[in-house]
Amino acid sequence: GASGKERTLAMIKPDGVSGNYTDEIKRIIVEAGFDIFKEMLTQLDKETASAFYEEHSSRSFFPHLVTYMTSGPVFVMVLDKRNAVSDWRALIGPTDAQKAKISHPHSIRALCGKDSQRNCAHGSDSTSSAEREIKFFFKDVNSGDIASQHDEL
Ligand code: DGI
Repeated sequence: GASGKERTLAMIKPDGVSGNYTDEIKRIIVEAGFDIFKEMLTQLDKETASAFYEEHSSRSFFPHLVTYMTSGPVFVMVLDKRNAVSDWRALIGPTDAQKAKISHPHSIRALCGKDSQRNCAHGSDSTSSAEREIKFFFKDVNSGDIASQHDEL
């Protein structure tokens, strides 16, 4: 829509939740100007984690990724903001948390990630993946441009 308002799917992964980073990350999110429209603490099972990351199912790291993602609860959020998708990706930083600590020291992955797998946070990488991922976790949420959703907001 003309306003550029978007929704994205954000997740604090098991290492972030078990490391007690949830409240700090939520503070960072709000200070950066996002509205947390939905939030949910949930435990992924193997089937759900595999379906969420199905685009990576042929990768050698996939079984490890599924084991990691099911190792404890995750905190899933729907975030609203102008340019939410790219701004949330910028805030979490690069996939490899080791690299994030050097190149993006103020990013969330630098804060609480460990390496390229245990990177503590997820963000949709495009508006189309945001739409898919929001529906994946929140079946009742309209994932599109929130400018047309005054009934919800
Ligand atoms: O969108 P991102 O999470 O930044 O990165 P992605 O879509 O390329 O990969 C999705 C997840 O898969 C990532 O957060 C962690 C895992 N992953 C990606 N590359 C590697 C990896 N896991 C391992 N073990 N090794 C990798 O090279």
